[in-house]
This record gives sequence, structure tokens and C-alpha cells, in this order.
Amino acid sequence: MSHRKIIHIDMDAFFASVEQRDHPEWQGKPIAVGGNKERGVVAAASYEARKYGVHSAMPSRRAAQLCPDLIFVKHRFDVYKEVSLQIRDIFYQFTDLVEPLSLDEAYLDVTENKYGYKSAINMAMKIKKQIKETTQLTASAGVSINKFLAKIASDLDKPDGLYVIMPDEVEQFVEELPVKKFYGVGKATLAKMERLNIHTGKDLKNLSKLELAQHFGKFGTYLYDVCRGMDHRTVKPHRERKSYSLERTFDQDLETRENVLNTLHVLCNKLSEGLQKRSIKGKTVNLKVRYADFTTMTRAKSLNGYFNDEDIIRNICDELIEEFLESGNGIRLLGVGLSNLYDNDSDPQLKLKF
Ligand code: DCP
Ligand code: CA
Ligand code: CA
Repeated sequence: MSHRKIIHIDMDAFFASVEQRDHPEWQGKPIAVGGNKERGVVAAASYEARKYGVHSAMPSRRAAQLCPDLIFVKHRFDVYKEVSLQIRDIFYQFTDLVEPLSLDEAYLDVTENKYGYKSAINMAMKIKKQIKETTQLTASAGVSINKFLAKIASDLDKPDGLYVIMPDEVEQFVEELPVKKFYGVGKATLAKMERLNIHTGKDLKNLSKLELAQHFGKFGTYLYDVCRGMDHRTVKPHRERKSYSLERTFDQDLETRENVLNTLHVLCNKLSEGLQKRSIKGKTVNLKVRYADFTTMTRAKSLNGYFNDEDIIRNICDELIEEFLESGNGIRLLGVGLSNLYDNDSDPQLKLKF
């Protein structure tokens, strides 16, 4: 049986880590973002502060009592937003099936991915590494066969974690899982479960679908599935796409004209395939070239109409690459993309049909 490969990524102590990154004097210290000694609530606590029991949503007066040296820091939403966009860009390099849940986390479906990688674990490591390189921050990853499991997994090895639940481990994992770890089980549900003597996934499994529905309503049907390790919810990408592109970095620099052109044509073919599969068309071809010394150049050319045909993309790329071939420098990265995409929302005809 083939399974989906789902990764859930969540940044560690997100707001607090960003503040410690940008203020070295706070590194290694207990800090809280939000509130002050007198009023407000803690939005995020650094790991050093958590040792004292300080956590998100705690009244900050209480936090100051628990940890007298706690440093209160004002939030900078614009910076968190920026980091959030940076990590999303990284996700989109791997797959288009990215479903952000909040600024600091997202589900990725990497069953099919832009690199054709087979190992989701490997990809999770690559994503974490790239997040670290780009933002100097750590993220934790959960890898498994569905959203329910991936989300639980990302929380089990924090910070800087990678937790994998393999298909053949799912059953035992869920049976042993305390119900408070089930996503969606809040305080009230937990109390009710305790009254019913339900403590683990195994206990849930002993109840019929009907019994679960009687006790928990619609949520009961969800519980019936997830305590069996099943979750059919798909990763739902929601973003307006601005461009679609592919790039490759090479272990050995491309030196000859023939080599560069062949590689470029393979990329054009893959790009066109990807575009056609997703019914995306655009007006502008973008070419990116990085030399061995990391100098990076981009070129673009637009046509009047929308297209995604391989031969059109290839002809434009051939034209754009020419100046780089003449330089004689080794090329370590090539990228091709399409932008100025066809936007359904701006098509009056499509708007009228529904
Ligand atoms: N946040 C908030 N108010 C809350 C919870 C969170 O403002 N009640 C903000 C601050 C967090 C960010 O959202 O940094 C992400 O929330 P998480 O729940 O993912 O918690 P952290 O990233 O802070 O910590 P963890 O390492 O446990 O994920
Ligand atoms: Ca987080
Ligand atoms: Ca989060």
C-alpha cells in the first residue's frame, strides 16, 4: 500500500527566538514577548523562560512571579511576518502543496515533490537546514502519512527536532498516545474523556463509531478515524501564485556550452510539464544563472499572450542564456520560471460563470 508523505514544520519559540536572534544580549536568557511586569499576557516565551513554567497566554504578572529575571520584550510583527514569508518560500521550493496554519507552521505534502526525492525524512532535514541558513532560526519537523500524525510528531522532539512516525509504527503510536495530545482535544473534552475513563488512543478504539458520536458529536467521527491512525484531510494550498519556477544547483559547475544548453532544455521541459499539469499559463519567462563565484544574474522576456508550451519557453530561454554562454564562466545554478500568470479572478468571463 502506498502512503502519502506529509511534513509538518513548526518554528521553535517563534517570536522569542526572533528577538533573541536580533538581540544577542538576550541569547541564553529567559525572555517573554508581550506584556510587562504589571499587565498583559505572554505571547511567546524563550526556552530559558519555560524552565520556570512561563508559557504563551499566561498573564505576564504571573510569569514575572515565576521567573523574577524574566525580560519582557515588545513584539515586532513586521519582522515575524517577514520570517514567515521566508520560510514559506523555502517550502514552495519543495512542493506547491503547502498549507500554512499560522505564521510559524505549515503542512507540506511531499508525496510528489519538485525534486523527485523519495525520502520525506531527507526532505525534512533539507528544509530545516535551509530554514537555519536563511533565518538563523530552528524549526521542528514531524514526518508521517497524514496531517494528524505529522502535526503531533513535530511537537515531540522540540526544539530543533525531527520526529518520524513510519507507516508500520502508526498503529502502536496512536494506541499509546495520551488523548490530550490529540489535536482538537481541549480542556472540556479532556475532562469528559477522563470521566469516561478514556486516557489513550487504545481506549478510544474500544468505542464504536456510534458511541463516539453520542459522546462527542461530530468530533467523535473524527476521533474514530484518527485513533486508527487515519486522517483523509488533504493538504490545502491557499495562496495566490505569482510565479512558477524550478532551479537546480550542480555538484560540478557546467563549463561547456553544450552542457549548459542540454541542462537548460531539461529544465524547460520539466517546467512546461509542471505548468501544464497545473493548468498554469503566464506571459513572462525568467531565467536565473549563478556562477561558481555565487554572482547571480536574472533575465526575463515577455510575450503578449499567455503560454506554457515547451517550445516557446525553450526558444526564449535559448535567447536569454546566450550572453551567459559567452562569458565562459562555470555555472553552478540554473533556474527557469514563468511569471505574470493568468489570473482567473481578473477574467470577467470566468467571474460570471458559476
Ligand atoms: N502566539 C501568541 N499567543 C499565543 C500563542 C502563540 O501570540 N497564545 C504567537 C507567539 C509564538 C507564535 O505565535 O511564538 C507561535 O506559536 P506556537 O504555539 O507555535 O509557540 P512557539 O513557537 O512560541 O513555541 P514552540 O516551540 O512550542 O512551538
Ligand atoms: Ca512554534
Ligand atoms: Ca505554531
